[in-house]
Order: sequence, then C-alpha cells, then structure tokens
Amino acid sequence: WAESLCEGAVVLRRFASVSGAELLAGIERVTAQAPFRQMRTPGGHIMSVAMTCCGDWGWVTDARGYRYQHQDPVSGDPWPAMPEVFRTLAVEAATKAGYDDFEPDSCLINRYSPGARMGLHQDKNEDDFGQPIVSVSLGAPAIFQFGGLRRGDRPQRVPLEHGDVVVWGGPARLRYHGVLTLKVADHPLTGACRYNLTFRRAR
Ligand code: MD5
Ligand code: FE
Repeated sequence: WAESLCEGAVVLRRFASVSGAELLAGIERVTAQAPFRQMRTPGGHIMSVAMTCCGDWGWVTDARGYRYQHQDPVSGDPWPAMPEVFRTLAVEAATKAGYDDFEPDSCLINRYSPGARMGLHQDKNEDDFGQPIVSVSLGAPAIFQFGGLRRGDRPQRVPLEHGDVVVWGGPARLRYHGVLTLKVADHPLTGACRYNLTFRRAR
C-alpha cells in the first residue's frame, strides 16, 4: 500500500487514520494559542484556506511576500511547539518512503472549508530541496492536483481522504500542485472541513 504517483511521490493510503483523533486534538491545542487565520498574498488577495503553524518555523504570507518566521505575526509570540504525535507520524511516513533522517522543523496546518481551494503553486521557500515534504489529509475528502515542473503541464487529479499521507521528494519535490474547490461533505470527526498538515524542513 505504498503507491507511487510518479518518481519521488509516495502515497501511504490511510497511514494516519489510527492517529486521526489524536492529530485533531493536536490541532485544537495549537489553535488555542495560534488561531486559524486567512493570510494575504503578496498580490493582495485573501487566501480561501485558513492557516496556522507549529514548530520552530512558521510559513507566512503578507504584502511583503512569502517566508518562514519564528513568531506568529498575529500575537508576536513564537509558534506553538510541534505536538509529539505530529512529529512521530511525519518521521515514520518519511522513513517508509525511504527518507531515514527527515526532521521537520515546521508544520503548516491548512483548514479548507467548503468552497476553499489552493491554486497551482510550487513549494520553494525552503533551504534544501533534497529534503522531502510530508502531507497528511484529515477529515473531508479533496481532489489534489498534481502537476509537472512547468506551470502549464496538465495536472493529474488525485483523490485524498482522511488519513492519507503523501511524501513528496526527489523529482516530485518541486512539482506544481494545488487543491480543487472543496465540496460540501460531512465527516464524523471534522464535519465539513478538511485539514492538511504539511511537514517541512524549512532551514
Ligand atoms: C494541501 N498543501 O493539501 C497541500 C499539501 C501547501 C500545500 O500545497 O503548500 O500548503 S502539500 C502538497 C505538496 C507539497 C510539496 C510538493 C508537492 C505537493 N508536489 O510535488 O506535488 O493543503
Ligand atoms: Fe504546496
């Protein structure tokens, strides 16, 4: 059940479903200190996905651009610590995919409500593209768009459900990707929302 989407992209179907409730409790703990917020892009648009972060480095966007920083710009406090259950899951998934020394220093938490989407983009604010990214889907299902190395490459549609984990490394690390508009759904643990945990080595 380690399915390969293409060279470098490994899907671990339902890998996180046993820890789903604990991961959602971790999200509650983080958001008590650093609530979800809709950030502004450098182009002035408000993102439809609500975000927060935990770990040493948090990803932020505002009029000044995209970057990682130690502090939550809303509170000025350091981002909450990464819950141990988050880190353990990400390290185990990376190991299964062949990355034995992945140590995430950043976890972006995305919350998609019905109607939210994420346009095609590359993740390239990190220092070392040799490090993989681990993403964990929780709650309502979504259609992930997995593109190529050029923006114009036609994306594949990959359905992602509660508990699915994808490890993006090697030649998949810099592919364009996005998430289609979330449909209305009703998941027993999250209601209509989809959460995604994105684990990265930022520095
Ligand atoms: C999500 N989040 O479902 C995705 C999961 C983000 C974001 O894209 O930037 O917050 S991470 C998917 C990903 C990461 C790195 C590379 C590739 C996909 N890829 O090569 O397709 O909310
Ligand atoms: Fe991304």
